[in-house]
Amino acid sequence: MRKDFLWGGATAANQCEGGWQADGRGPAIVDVIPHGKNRMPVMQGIMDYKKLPEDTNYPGREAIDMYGHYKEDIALFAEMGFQCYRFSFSWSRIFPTGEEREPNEAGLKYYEDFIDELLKYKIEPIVTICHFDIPLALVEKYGSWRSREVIPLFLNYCRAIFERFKDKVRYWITFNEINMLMHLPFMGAGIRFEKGEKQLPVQYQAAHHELVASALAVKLAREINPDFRVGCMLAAGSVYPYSCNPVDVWESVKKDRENYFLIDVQVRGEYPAYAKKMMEREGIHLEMHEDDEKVLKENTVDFISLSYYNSRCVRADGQGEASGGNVFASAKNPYLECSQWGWPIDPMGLRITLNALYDRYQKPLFIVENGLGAVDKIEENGEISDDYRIDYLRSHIQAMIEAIEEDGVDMIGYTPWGCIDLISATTGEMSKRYGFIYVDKDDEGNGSLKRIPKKSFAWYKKVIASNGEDLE
Ligand code: BGP
Repeated sequence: MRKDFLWGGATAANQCEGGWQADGRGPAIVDVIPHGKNRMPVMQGIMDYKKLPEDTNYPGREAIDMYGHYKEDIALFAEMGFQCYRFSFSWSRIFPTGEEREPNEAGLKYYEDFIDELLKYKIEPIVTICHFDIPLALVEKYGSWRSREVIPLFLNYCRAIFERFKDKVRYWITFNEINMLMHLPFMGAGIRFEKGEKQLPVQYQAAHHELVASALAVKLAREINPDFRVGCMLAAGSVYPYSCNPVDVWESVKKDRENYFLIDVQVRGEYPAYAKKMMEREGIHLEMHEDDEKVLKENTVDFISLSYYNSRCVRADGQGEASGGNVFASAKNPYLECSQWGWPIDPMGLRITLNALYDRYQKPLFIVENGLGAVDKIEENGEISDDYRIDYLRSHIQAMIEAIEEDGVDMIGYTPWGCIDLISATTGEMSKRYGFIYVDKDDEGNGSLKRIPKKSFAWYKKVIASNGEDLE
C-alpha cells in the first residue's frame, strides 16, 4: 500500500451535527425529514413536510449533537489514528436562507474551529460541500434545484468556504451521492412534486443544474487555489445480471448506466450518448444555457469518490424475491448473505465496482463510505463486541487492497461511513449503527449522548497503524 494512502472515517452534518438553531443557522431540509412512517414519502418528495402532525419527531435536529461534542469526537478519531476525516458543512449554517450577501460569521467560525481541531491532530479534512442539504428557504422560494437561480447562490456559498479555508482544506466533494436525486429527490436535492406531476423531467432538469453548479464550483476552486482537489461522489455498487441470459445482462447494463450517467458528465465533461437517447425517448428537453456544454467540458473533477455498501442484481422479467440495499432495491442475489436491514454483503463486489469505475474513468478513486449498519448491544461489563462489523470491514478492506495491489486501481483513501454512530439516512433510526464509537441515544431520541468505543475501535486503530497489513 502506498505510504500516503489516507485512512479515516466519514460522517455528514445532516446526520450527526444537530445544533439546528445554534448561532444563526437557518432551517435546512434535514430539519423537516421525520422519523417513522412519513419519512419515505417526504424523502421521495411526494408528501409535503408542512402537513406532518405536530408531535412529529425530527431526528436530524439534535442528531448526536456533534455540534456540542466535536472536540471530544475528534480526540477519539485521533486516538484511532485517523489520517483524514470526511464531513460536510451545513449550507444554512453559513448562509441561513441561502440568499444573504455575506456569510454568517458564527457558522464559518464554527467550521474553522472544527478544522483547526482536526489539523491539531494532523487529520486531513475532506469536505463534502452538499450532503443531502439545502437551506429550506431555497426549497420554498425556488423549488430547490428545479431552478437555475440556485446555481449562483450555491457558488456564493462555495466562494465563502473556498476563500475561508483555502489554506486548510485540500479535498472537496461537491454533491454527495449525486445519483440520489433520482431515487429520493427531496432528501437528495430538496425536490417536491405536485400531485400527478411527471417526475422524470423535473429530476433531469434539477440534475443538470447540479451538474453545472458542480462544474462551476470546480472552476472557482481552481481559481482560488490551484492545489485544491475536487471530486464527485457516486452511490456505487455494480449491478449484476441475475443470469447469463442476455436479456438479464442487458438489463444490468442499463441499470448501471442510470447510476453512472451523472458522474459520466462530471468526469468526462459531457452527456453520454446513451443518456441523450434516453432523454429523447422520454420526451425530456433540458433547458440549457449557451455555454453550459463548455462549462461542463472544461471543469471536470480530479477524483471520483464513492459509497459502497452492496452490489445489486437485476432480472429482466422483474420476477422473484427482492432485496434491499443502498439507493434502490434489486433482485435477491442467492449467493449473498444480507445485513439486518436486508442489504446484501458482498466484499468481492467492492473489487468489481472499483475495477469497473477505474476502467471507465482512469481517475483516482476514494472510498468515502462503506460499512455495516447493525444493532449493537452494550454487554454487562459495558463493552460492545461488534465482531460482525469487524468481519464486514475486514473483508471489504481486503477486497480494496486486492483492487489496488493486484489490479492496479489508483486509490486515494478509505473512510468508512458513520465512524461514530449517527442517524440513518434512509430510516431515521439511531439503532442502525455503523460506528467504531457508540453513542448513547435511542430511536425515540432518548439517551445521554455518551460516547463509548466499541471493539472495532481498537481493531481499526491497528489497521491504520499497519497501513492495512494487520487486519486480524
Ligand atoms: C448513503 C449516504 C449516507 C449514509 C449511508 C448509509 O446513502 O450518503 O448519508 O446514511 O448511505 O445509509 P443508511 O443511513 O440509510 O443506512
